[in-house]
Amino acid sequence: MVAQSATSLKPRNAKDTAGKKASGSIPNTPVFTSEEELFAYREMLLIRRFEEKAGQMYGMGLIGGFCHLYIGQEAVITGMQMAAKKGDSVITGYRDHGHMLSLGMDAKGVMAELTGRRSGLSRGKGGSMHMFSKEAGFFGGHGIVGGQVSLGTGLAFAHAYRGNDHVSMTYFGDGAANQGQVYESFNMAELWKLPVVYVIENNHYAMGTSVQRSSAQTDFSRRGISFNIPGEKVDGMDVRAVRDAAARAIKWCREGNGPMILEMETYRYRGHSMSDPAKYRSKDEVQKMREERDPIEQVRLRLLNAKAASEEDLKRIDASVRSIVAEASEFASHDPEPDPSELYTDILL
Ligand SMILES: Cc1ncc(C[n+]2csc(CCOP(=O)(O)OP(=O)(O)O)c2C)c(N)n1
Ligand SMILES: [Mg+2]
Repeated sequence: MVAQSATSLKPRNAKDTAGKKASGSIPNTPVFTSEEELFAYREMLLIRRFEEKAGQMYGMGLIGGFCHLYIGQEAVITGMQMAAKKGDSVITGYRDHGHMLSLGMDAKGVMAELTGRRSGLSRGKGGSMHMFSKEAGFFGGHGIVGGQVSLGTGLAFAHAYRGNDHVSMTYFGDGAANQGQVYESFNMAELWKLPVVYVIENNHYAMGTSVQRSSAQTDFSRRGISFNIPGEKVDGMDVRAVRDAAARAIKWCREGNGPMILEMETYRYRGHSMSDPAKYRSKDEVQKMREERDPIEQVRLRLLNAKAASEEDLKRIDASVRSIVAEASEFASHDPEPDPSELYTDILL
């Protein structure tokens, strides 16, 4: 029944594959207005400050279980969301705090979930890797590497089946890109012309394994070639390049042309999770990336150089972001834990 309906989705394919872009094309960097620069700056700073605080709270023993920080990768979700619209869906893996904040989910609810409190977005029972918000269009938060790719393809199927013009933004890492179900999903997505942007956040490492040591094809924008899925390699440290590529990919999907892959070249500054011996890369490599490519610093310098903001303006933005994060952490430290009677509610047995 479902398969039959899916086949009938084929007319969404307005153009044939000959009209697609070649894989790997890198367009010129686009320009942001001052308002867009300021917006991106604030959004990315909120994620950075939130993650710094989460790292501190973990160190204080307030956060249990896993906690994967997004520091360094902020431009990816920020640029993507600048091109998305309400009703589009987002799904990702366990490195998910930035995605939730970018979708407008309450910082207090996210932080309270990290500390396992009753006002957490999963009522304190999901933790860092398992939060959801139907209203915000956020479908998790998944701990099984690559599992979200099939689910994200299913979200795209739902959009197509319902006949709306929404797109599924499905995020996964360079390590996840080597999982088998990713390619089963690619096949179905292209076969049924599903509206899904596969965003591969290539931060160059899967835990402690570098892309070079694990991947036969290290150009992830080419991973869809045998399925006729077009791909683009994007400077994922430059929020303008991300927004620009996102706009093209989302348009491609909304117009019924099927899926598209965006490989975001990005970098994580912190360890994979909270305990990471960091023997797989040098301190110099991390330092060089922070100094030369930091996504927030790039915007800060452009704003100052263009005199679109003064140091004081930027300090004020930082102060307002810090106060949101401080309030969230204060709340998450004092909100009560779930009542023991809640142990078996809202969970699958
Ligand atoms: C199916 C499965 N295999 C292995 C793991 C253990 N694991 C957790 S994260 C991870 C690395 C994934 O790396 P990547 O996809 O590059 O994402 P990143 O952590 O860099 O964001 C692995 C192997 C898991 N959670 N699920
Ligand atoms: Mg990775």
